[in-house]
Amino acid sequence: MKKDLHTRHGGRILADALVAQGVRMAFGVPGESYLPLLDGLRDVQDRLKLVVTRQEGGASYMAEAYGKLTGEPGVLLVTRGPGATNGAVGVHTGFQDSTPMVMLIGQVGNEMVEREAFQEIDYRRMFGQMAKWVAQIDRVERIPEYVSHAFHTAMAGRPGPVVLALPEDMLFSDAAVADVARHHVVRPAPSPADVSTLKDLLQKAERPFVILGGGGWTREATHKVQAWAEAHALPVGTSFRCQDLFDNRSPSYAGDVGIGINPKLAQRVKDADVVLVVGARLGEMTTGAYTLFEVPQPRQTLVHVHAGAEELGRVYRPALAINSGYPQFADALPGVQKSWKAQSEAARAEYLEWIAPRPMPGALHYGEVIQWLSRTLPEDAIVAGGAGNFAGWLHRHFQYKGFRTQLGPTNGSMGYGYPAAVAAKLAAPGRTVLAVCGDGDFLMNGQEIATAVQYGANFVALVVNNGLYGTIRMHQEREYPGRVFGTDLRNPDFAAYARAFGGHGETVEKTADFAAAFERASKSGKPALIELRIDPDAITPATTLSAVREKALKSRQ
Ligand SMILES: Cc1ncc(C[n+]2csc(CCOP(=O)(O)OP(=O)(O)O)c2C)c(N)n1
Ligand SMILES: [Mg+2]
Repeated sequence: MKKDLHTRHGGRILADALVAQGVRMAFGVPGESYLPLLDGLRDVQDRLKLVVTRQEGGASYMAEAYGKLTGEPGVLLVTRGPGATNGAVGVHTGFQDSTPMVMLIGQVGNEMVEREAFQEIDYRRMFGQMAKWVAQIDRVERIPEYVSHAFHTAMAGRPGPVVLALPEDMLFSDAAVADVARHHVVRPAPSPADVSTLKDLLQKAERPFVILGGGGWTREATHKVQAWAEAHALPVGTSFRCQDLFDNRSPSYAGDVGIGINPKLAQRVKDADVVLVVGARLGEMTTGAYTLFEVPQPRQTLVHVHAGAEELGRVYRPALAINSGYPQFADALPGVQKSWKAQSEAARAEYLEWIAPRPMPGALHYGEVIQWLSRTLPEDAIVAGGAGNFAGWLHRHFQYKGFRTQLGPTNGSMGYGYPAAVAAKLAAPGRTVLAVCGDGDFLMNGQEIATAVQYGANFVALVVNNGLYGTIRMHQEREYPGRVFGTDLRNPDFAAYARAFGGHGETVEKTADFAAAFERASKSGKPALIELRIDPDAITPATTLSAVREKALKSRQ
């Protein structure tokens, strides 16, 4: 090929394509399978920061959290076979969370493909169910086209992850090809007929309820929905781990419709006559395992608004299905000559009663710690949590005050909180970031303290240590009381672990000691970790492990 100004190797074309799509930060672990891409990224490092992590699982959660936080596709770079398999967890998470992501995987060269060469996997088959689209770029001159397609797909309708495999020979070859401009984000808007039907339904409603959830929101849209709900005194809940879509301090906020839901809130949703669901896909966690609404025809009049047309009627047959982006829907909200003040006041009172911490065994009252953090952290602080019973206190006692202040995996994927917090701090260095981890959960990606130290992501992480895979122990005691197996943990000294990486470490055993430890950790100028030693009997914000066991034993007598 004739060399001219525009001739670049595949790695550089790809790096430029990412920059052209607006990518400012990417996460990954290097591999010999994509050396030209690393070389290309070296040339654009002033525009695109590559964050190199210690395990692709951590990198993939970081890319997912970045996508969730910014609304722009989170970009993940991994090597073939082992890198792709390690990185799969963030792709699954992004899919269930409707988070835009683009995963780039080094691939065996075309000259040896299909021989089961070193680390060879067919990514189309591997990620077929996990991603919105999986493709392989076989021709170097088509990189800009594939990248444009990938970013459009990740952002379209219900956002989600896209995977591109990069054969090594393709990356090493040259082409003279133009960049493609940044992707469009196209969102449908509700029709006037839909809006007027919604207005009629609400006008007749006696016990309406609104549920907000999902990915694809904007700050302005959440503010508009909140102002509308407050103007009509509509009670509003949020779906599982989407509690930051509505200011939890609003008189209209009634709590989260997620796992471990307030039973009074669950009853309120069941008893509602009209339920307006915007953005949530009504998955298992948001529907109380499909019990709040009957499948496929709910008793409530269901109005389902979703940006992905294929989500409408997927589980539930709505009375009114509206295919719309959420900003577009927020702009079209109908005025109603009605207010449901008595309902929202009752819902609010039940919520406030629910979030007050209960007494718990032991000297460290974790619920009070969360309540203290909720009162003390700045309004725009980002709280990243993982999966395990420890997260139950966070969901219940922390009040989210604004858009994108919560990062959590709706697929209940352990190990998410710590790397998500690293990504959040790097993406939003001016904001306070807190990670809330379990002892089991934390060590799934505890190695990413090294990444936090290397890139100066200075935030505080809590590790709630009960010496258990507590969630599983709880289920075990309920199903097979007294027959404990495989759920005990022998833990390291977490504070010393943090210090070994160059971080700051603290151990707290009493409620009264927490505030001072948090102050020291926040001011340490390092990634900081505070281990909270809680009584293993304190298994949820409301019950003890021994009570779970006794109840199970009694029911078997
Ligand atoms: C990646 C992954 N592996 C396993 C599980 C199953 N699981 C759910 S919660 C849990 C235990 C969590 O333990 P810990 O982080 O210590 O929190 P705790 O429940 O003790 O508060 C396990 C093993 C999961 N959800 N995700
Ligand atoms: Mg635990």
